[in-house]
Amino acid sequence: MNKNLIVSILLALGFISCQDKPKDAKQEPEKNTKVNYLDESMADFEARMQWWRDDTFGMFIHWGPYAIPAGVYKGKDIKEKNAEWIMHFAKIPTTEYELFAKELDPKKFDADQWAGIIKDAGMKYVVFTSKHHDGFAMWDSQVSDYDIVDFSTYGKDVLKLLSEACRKKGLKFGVYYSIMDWHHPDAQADSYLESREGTPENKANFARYLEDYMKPQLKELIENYDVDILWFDGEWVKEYTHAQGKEIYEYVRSLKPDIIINNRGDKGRQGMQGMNKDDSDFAGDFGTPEQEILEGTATTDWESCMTMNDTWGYRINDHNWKSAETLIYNLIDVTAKGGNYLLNVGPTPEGLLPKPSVERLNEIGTWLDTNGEAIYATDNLKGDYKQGEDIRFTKSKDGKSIYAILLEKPRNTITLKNIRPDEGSKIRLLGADEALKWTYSNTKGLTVTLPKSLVGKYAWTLKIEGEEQNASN
Ligand code: JFZ
Repeated sequence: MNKNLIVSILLALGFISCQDKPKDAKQEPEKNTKVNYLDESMADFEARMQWWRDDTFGMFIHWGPYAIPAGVYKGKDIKEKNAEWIMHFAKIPTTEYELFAKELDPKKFDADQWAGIIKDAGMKYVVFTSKHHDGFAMWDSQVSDYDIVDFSTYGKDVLKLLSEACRKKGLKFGVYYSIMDWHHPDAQADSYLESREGTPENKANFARYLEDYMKPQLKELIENYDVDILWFDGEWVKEYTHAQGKEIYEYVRSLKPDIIINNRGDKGRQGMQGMNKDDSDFAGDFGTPEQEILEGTATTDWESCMTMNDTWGYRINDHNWKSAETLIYNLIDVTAKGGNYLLNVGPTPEGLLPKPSVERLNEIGTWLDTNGEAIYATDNLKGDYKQGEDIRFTKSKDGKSIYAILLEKPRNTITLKNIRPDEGSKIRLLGADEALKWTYSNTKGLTVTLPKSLVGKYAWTLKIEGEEQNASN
C-alpha cells in the first residue's frame, strides 16, 4: 500500500495527530514576547523529540483508588474490562467512590523497587496516571484535597516518591492527566447518573474547571515535579473544544518549552473523517494508537500503548496475559515501523506490580540486554521495514549498520533480499562476537550462514555493516 494512503487512513481513523509542523523560520523565544508554540520550526521540533524517539520503550502505569475494587463492586464482577472505569460502569456515586480513595493505603509500595523493575525491563521512560477519569490526584495537590496526601490513609506523595526514584535510575518521567473528571462538580461529576453533557451552562462550568482546577494542577505537575511528558486523555467530552485544546497545549509548553505532549490534549483524534489537510491544525507532538500497532510506518511520531492483559487498572479477575514472546514481537514491530511502545502495568492496592507483569518485564529486559542495540536510538528503513512476516529491520543512526531481527529461529542460512553488505562487511549476531560467513549477489541478495547452535530466545538480531539496496525511495 502506498504510504500516503496509509497515512490518510490513519488520519481518518484518528490514530495520528496531524499538526502541520513548522512552516517557516524558527522563532526565538524572547522575554515578554508571546511564543506561538504551535508554530515551531522543524529543527526545533526534531531536537525536542530526540530523547523520546531514541528511548523507544516506556512503562505506562495505571494506579489509583480503582485498584481497590479491582473490577468487583458489591460482590459483583463488573464485566467491562477497563477496571479503572469502575466508577462509571458500576455507576458508583461520587461520595461512595470517595471511600475507596480514603481507604487507599499501599503499604508495600516501594518506589525504588518499581524503578528497578522498570529499568531492568529495558524501559527508558515512565508515564504515570497523575489523575485518571475518577479525578483523584496521586500527588500532593494544593488545588484540591482530593489527593493521596490529604485524602487517603496513606498520606504520602506517590508521584514524588516515584518520580525521584525513576530519575535516580536515569529514567524520564511523564504523567497521564485526564481532562474528563468524574469527581469535579464543574466537570463530569455524576455525569453517568444524569445526562447533562454539552449544555451551555455545562460548557461555562467546564471552562471554569479548566481555568481554576486543571491549569493550576498542570502547573504543579510541571513546576514541582518537572515532568518530561504530558499524556492527556479524556478529551472527548462534549464540553471540551478544539480551541481549548490548543490553548492547553500552549499553556503547558509555555510552562516547560521542551516538554512532550501527546495528541489527546486536543480534539484531533475525533471526527477526523472528511477532514482535509488544510484544517489539520490539531495540537500534539505524537499520535497514540491504543491497543494496536500501525499497519506500517507513518510520517508523524507515534506511540502504541498497550496492556499486558485486558485492563489498564488492576483487575483481580483478569488472567488473560499476553505472552512475553508477543510483547517482544510487538516491541520489535513497533520499532521497525518507527514508533514507540508504551507497555502498561496496573499495580495492586498494596502497591505491588502484579507478578505476571514482572515476569514478562524480566523476559523483555533479558532480551533487550542482548538485542537493545537494534531497538534504542535506531531509525527505520527508507524501504521496507520487513521481509515476510518473520524479519524486521532497523538501522543505526550513523547509517553504517542494518539490524535484521529474526522472529523465527533461523536454520542454517538466511537470505536477505534488500540488504547490500559493505565490502568485507562484518556480520554477526548480537550477543556473539563471531564474524559470520556470508555471500552476496545482485540477484539473490545477501545470504548469511548462522552458527550451529543459537543462544537466546524469542528473536535473534543480525548486525550487518551495509546498507539498504533500494534506499532511494
Ligand atoms: C483511555 C482511558 O479511558 C482508559 O482508561 C485508559 O487510560 C486508556 C489508556 O485511555 O481510553 C481510551 C482512549 C482512547 C481510545 C480508546 C480508549 N481511542 O482512541 O480509541
